[in-house]
Amino acid sequence: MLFVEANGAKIPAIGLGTWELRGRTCARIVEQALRLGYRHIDTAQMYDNEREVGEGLRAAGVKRDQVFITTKVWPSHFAPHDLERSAKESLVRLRLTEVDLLLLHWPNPQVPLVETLGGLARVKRQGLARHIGVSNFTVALIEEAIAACSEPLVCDQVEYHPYLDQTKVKDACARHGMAVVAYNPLAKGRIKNDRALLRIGDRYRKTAAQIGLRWLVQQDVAAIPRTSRLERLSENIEIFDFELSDEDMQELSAMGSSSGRLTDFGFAPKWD
Ligand code: 1BO
Repeated sequence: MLFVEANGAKIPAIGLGTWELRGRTCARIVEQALRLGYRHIDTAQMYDNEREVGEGLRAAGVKRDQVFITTKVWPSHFAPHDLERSAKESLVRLRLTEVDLLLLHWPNPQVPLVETLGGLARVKRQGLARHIGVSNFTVALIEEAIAACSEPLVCDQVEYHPYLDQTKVKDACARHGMAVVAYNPLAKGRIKNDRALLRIGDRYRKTAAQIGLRWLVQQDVAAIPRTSRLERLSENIEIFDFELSDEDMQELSAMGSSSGRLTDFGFAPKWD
């Protein structure tokens, strides 16, 4: 397994996303993923599955220090004391003493960012999170966050796949030593049947999904594909035995535009 290194964090390049996985299915898929070699699991307070992620982790019997666990604080808990309480509640549900990465799930213009980041940095100093970062932050918000935070931010977790150009966010992260972590890396399943990715995949004997994930990892981006199917779990992690050529990387990068976004909400920031 390859790692993406960022401001002191070593993030396994492929993780399991758990958005919309619930109950037994979630616990079972987390356990199976870890048994298959995944070492990075992504959850969030808002996904309502932290308890099951913790169950899957214990059932797999993998040593705690071998697994990178990320969770996220929902924006309604960004007032500093709420943030600390919310982080502690996440740990109780996960039955862990610390997470590897704690993220602000979405920006919240109602609470001054400097206050929220103060709370986030305190949570890190208390040892509840080894690393901290943000999610769904634009370039302007990344710059504001970097200037306001007393602890290093290690990533911006954003939607990223070949249909969505994220050059600006990627460049901003690189300027500050932060990693990009890609959610929806398979574009909600659309990648699977994409003709260009299938054609490239034929040359490497890989599926279109594997080509899409490899394209991310080869840019030093970590990806957290979600699936509830065992065969897809193995498919998504079998991407470390080949390398895309520069031409193929360029062809895939040229497919993206700003209109390729699939996850958007009324509360989202004004995207770059
Ligand atoms: C609303 C959840 C988006 C992905 O984390």
